[in-house]
Amino acid sequence: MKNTIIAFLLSLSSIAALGQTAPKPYGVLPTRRQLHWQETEMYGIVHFSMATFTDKEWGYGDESPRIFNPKHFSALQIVGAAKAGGLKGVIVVAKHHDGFCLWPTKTTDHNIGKSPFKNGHGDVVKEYQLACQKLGMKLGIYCSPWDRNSPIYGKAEYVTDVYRKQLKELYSKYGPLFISWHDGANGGDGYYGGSRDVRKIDRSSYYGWDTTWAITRKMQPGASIFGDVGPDVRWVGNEEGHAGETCWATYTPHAPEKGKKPGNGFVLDYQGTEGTRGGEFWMPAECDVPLRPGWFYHKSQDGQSKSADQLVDLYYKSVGRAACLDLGLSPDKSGQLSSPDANILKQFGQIINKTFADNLAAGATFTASNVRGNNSLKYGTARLTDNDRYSYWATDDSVTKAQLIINLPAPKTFNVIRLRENIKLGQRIDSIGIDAWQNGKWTRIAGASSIGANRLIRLPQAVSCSKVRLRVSSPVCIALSDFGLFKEPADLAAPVITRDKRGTAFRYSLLHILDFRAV
Ligand code: FUL
Repeated sequence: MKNTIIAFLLSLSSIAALGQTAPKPYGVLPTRRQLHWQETEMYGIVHFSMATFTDKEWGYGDESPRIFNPKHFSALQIVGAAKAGGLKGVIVVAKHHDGFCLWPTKTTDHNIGKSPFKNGHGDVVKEYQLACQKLGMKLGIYCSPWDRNSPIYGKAEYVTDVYRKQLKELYSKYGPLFISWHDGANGGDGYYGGSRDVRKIDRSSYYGWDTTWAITRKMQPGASIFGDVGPDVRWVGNEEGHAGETCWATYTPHAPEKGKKPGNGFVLDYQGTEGTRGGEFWMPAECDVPLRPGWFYHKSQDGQSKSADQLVDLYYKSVGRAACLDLGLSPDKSGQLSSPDANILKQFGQIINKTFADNLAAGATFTASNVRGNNSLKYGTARLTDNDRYSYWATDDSVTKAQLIINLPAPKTFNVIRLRENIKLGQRIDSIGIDAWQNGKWTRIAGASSIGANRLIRLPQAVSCSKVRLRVSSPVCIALSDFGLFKEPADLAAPVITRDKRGTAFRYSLLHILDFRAV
């Protein structure tokens, strides 16, 4: 009898212990810097430089610094408008392909110090930094590797003595950055100090990204590195602002086509749009898209900015698919965002705020088919509505299919469903299904495969009910951190349904990313 009691107590304590043990992580995991980036959700990339004054998208590199002379430049206005739009940071294009540097660099005379702006004493990057500090926004930097002004572009010395030095200046003078943004930069025609020729480089080897990124890691350990193929954040494969309907944070870049070297400008079945289920790297997607038709301001494009409703649509197709939205902002020649653009941002921010202000599931009673170790305190369903991305409802190790019934205190009407996994434990869930209790039976209203950091399902029409069911299927036990039901403000235009295009461009080498994930 005594033995039976001891065995019983032991089994109780082991069940309790089980309930205390967190689920084992699944697959590759995000780093701290990637979590920080993911939480940012939306940021802007500000193109305001020489090309603003020459009305071009890509300056040739022969522009005189005297052309750069905004009369009313205001980083506060630009960053403030971004903040009103709900963006949480800005990436400053500190140097675009034309090579003009917006900070007083020692690496070239082709910089703001030679312009009339503030009598040659201006530093636009510094002004953004101060504005970001003041407004509680994050700062990132884009310094184009391709430089159509530099006489030595194409030689090894450009990378060692110009480009990397420029990055070092930017990494050391403007405080902590949340992202270092790099693009493909394949070279081509340009001024190149007067030779006006065509300089082709082999992008798989020329920039020596591994050495460059080691500098980023050392000087800006909190910054995620964005590139077409990571290493921290991958390009989604289009500049239209949307991720795939299914979009995994994990990714295995595809091998080059047979007979083609990686990095020479060809793609090979580029899968950035959707990622790879169970991929080799944690490398979530960034969706970059300009607010206006071009990245730089052109008067001829006034009136063609995306509307607030269009931005909302892109929000659901990027942030709502566990990617981040990187919205191109284009101040005009005065040095500020035009008021129509600033207004659109404001309206967009208001719609998103209004939509997510009230989680209709917050007051509901959740009944789970399983709670890990019966430990409701630690792994119970109360974690689903506490607004903490990393607290979670979990199931026992053996339970990989589970369901939740959400009993709403009164009938509610919603058209947005939010789900989040605790991604510190990896991307676990394979798929979910959602049903609404209507006319005495369950009716399926939505389904999705990838969930990850944030999944927003925008229903084609609002649903009214008092009971919702979530069905989850995963290869390992479940670790879901959020369940929300929301109602968009009524005056929004109907969502635009478009087909996802698979990205087909590929701007630089796969080879470089591979060793960088571990750093
Ligand atoms: C591209 C550049 O070529 C465009 O001009 C723009 O800066 C965009 C954000 O990235 O690679």
